[in-house]
Amino acid sequence: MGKESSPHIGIYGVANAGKSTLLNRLTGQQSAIVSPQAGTTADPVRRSFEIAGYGPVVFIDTAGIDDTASELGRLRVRKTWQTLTEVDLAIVLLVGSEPSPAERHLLDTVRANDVPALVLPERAANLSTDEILRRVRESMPESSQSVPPFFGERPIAAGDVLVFVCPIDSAAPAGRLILPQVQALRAALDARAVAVTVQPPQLPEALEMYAPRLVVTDSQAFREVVAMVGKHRPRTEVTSFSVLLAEQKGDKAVYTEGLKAVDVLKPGDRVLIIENCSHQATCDDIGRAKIPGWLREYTGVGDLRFTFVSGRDPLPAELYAVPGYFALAVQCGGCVSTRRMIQSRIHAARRSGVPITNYGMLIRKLQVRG
Ligand SMILES: Nc1nc2c(ncn2[C@@H]2O[C@H](COP(=O)(O)OP(=O)(O)O)[C@@H](O)[C@H]2O)c(=O)[nH]1
Ligand SMILES: [Mg+2]
Repeated sequence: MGKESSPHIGIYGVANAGKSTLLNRLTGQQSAIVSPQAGTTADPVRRSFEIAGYGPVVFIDTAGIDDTASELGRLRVRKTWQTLTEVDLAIVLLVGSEPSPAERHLLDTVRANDVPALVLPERAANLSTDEILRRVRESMPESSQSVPPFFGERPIAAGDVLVFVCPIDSAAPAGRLILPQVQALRAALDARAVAVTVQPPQLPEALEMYAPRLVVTDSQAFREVVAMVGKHRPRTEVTSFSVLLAEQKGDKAVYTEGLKAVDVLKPGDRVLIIENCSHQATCDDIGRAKIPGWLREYTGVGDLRFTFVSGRDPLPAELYAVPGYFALAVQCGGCVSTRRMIQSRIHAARRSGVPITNYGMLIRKLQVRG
């Protein structure tokens, strides 16, 4: 499990409550700048840390939620609120023994986002670092520890052969694999399975030689790969990296239901494409170019209107304000995100009555006409 999948813990409070001081105390590093000047912490600061007796986590130090005097301050506060969609636990650092009105608003907002809170009064000044870490361990929700296995319910055993199909085309990053491929490879090694990695042209040979129990392909090659497997090893399951991520971090039942909306798309409908990374050329290309093209082709509807969200950016305000504003939302696999972040995006779509599905499941439908 990489750090992107580790539980995330946000540190919240008013300006100068001592949030950055607390991060430095907890991690034993001078990672965050501490100063008496409000607004010292601008963008949320993320620090990986291994909590003894628990495991790896990512702490996020945030800007004070009362930093609203300037436009820049309001931007910082907005970034702080955005982190509530990805954290598994909120440490709320109070200045006094009881919450002030601003701190009460903070606690309400944390609760409204369904994030469990660990409230530390009086700047946690009277608590030892070990005691704070003990309380953090105790407050972590169980859900943050039980990320489903990468291969889902598939019984992958030691010695099983898996074939990974990774096209190296112009959209592939130079000199490396993309994160879902790396994660799949690691999960295969953890299972003591035998992982064979090929580009599509080498797949028939790999199928003949290794008789794999599972073929996992990049979504883009789905159609091609299904055809090859159907010809050479018709009983072998084919899935995609994105579908595996959909099962692990998303909600397969919700996504399956969401897929039905594809068949009733009509002219003028809006489609929301949610990609959680903003740096992977492949995802960008799939979300911004390929999916819109394939959707138009499959539905025969030319004037679908697409809205794109990338990285940790918030979902568009219209999603919340106008029920049914979007006819469909499509979420990427979320390889760089916490499970909690994907779950909160699914909840946001559902609360607004917008059907939501996933990149891989949608591409499979559009390509294989399933
Ligand atoms: N008296 C006191 N001062 C503190 C405490 N924690 C932090 N400070 C000071 O308060 C100021 C703001 O701390 P900082 O960690 O930057 O606060 P942040 O804005 O919440 O990140 C700094 O001058 C710290 O040295 C504390 O527990 N007691
Ligand atoms: Mg700070």
